[in-house]
Amino acid sequence: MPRYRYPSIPESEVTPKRLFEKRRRFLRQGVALGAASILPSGLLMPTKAEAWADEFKIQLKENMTRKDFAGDEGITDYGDATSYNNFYEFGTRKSDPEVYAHKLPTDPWSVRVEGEFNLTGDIAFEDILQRYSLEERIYRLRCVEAWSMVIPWIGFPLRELIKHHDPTSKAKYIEFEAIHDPEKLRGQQRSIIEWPYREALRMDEAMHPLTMIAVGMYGEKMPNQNGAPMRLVVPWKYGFKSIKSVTVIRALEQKPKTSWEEQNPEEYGFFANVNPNVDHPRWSQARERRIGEPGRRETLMFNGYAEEVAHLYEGMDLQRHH
Ligand SMILES: Nc1nc2c(c(=O)[nH]1)N[C@H]1C(S)=C(S)[C@@H](COP(=O)(O)O)O[C@H]1N2
Ligand SMILES: [Mo]
Repeated sequence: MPRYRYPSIPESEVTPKRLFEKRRRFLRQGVALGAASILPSGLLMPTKAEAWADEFKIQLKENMTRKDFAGDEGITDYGDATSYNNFYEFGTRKSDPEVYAHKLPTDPWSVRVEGEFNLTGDIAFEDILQRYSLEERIYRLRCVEAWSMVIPWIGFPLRELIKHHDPTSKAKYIEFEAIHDPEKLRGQQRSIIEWPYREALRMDEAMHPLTMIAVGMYGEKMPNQNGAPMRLVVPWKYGFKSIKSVTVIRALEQKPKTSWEEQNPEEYGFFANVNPNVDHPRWSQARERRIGEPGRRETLMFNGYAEEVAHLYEGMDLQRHH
């Protein structure tokens, strides 16, 4: 049986140290338990990604691409990326998602594709994994609260899913809804925002090649606290646009109201493009705290993706359409 390595370049070069050591421990334990057989390639145990691929019966391609869209800034520690989170369905403290997200019911999971698409229906998560080819992309993630991380996501461009479902000529926006299950999600027993969490993009933003649906990170399937089993990632916008645990994808003719915009339009605009020149009403957005680094970094226009996305907003007043 062929065993593929994922990612295809040596992971010691690209994986944060802690994760790499975790993997080595995992390998050693495998040896100690006698569970490993020595494969011709010299690999001892399937990597987590391989185990994950087996679970979902997906083909991980040897040539799966890994692209660094964060200019070599250094990947955030896996431990930080999975313990310092915003996922208000589990509470508003940064530590709540890690503590409570084991209650997220992710299996079975399906996504309802509806509205202005010619092909609508409930799609099982397994089918989504089979249908689109996965790739790895390293993106900056900048929260509106002025902290940031660099995360290696695994996923596929949202545009592939939109094209597959064939939007009608009326489709101008894509709206997303997250899981709604107040019995299991303790945060939904309080009205922090109006549940379920809703987000949306203009069609050209949704179709932009940088916009992705992520199903994993750091070579593993998506941890619950980061939005398992699938979430949106829009790297040039504040993190709140990147909705986690998506259950509905809807094409619309009219611009919908998103949860945060509804809650406070002055503080959380519809576009929410990262912009060091437009301050949040309560703080400056000129700098940011990179998790795991001392001091502060300058925030980059469109989070460093201006070359790719600035044309989408040509002629728009970015102070007003913040
Ligand atoms: N469903 C849902 N998605 C969400 C949130 C949330 O509370 N619920 N928080 C958002 C915010 S404010 C940020 S900064 C990012 C954080 O993603 P991370 O925890 O994976 O870093 O998720 C976004 N997606
Ligand atoms: Mo955020």
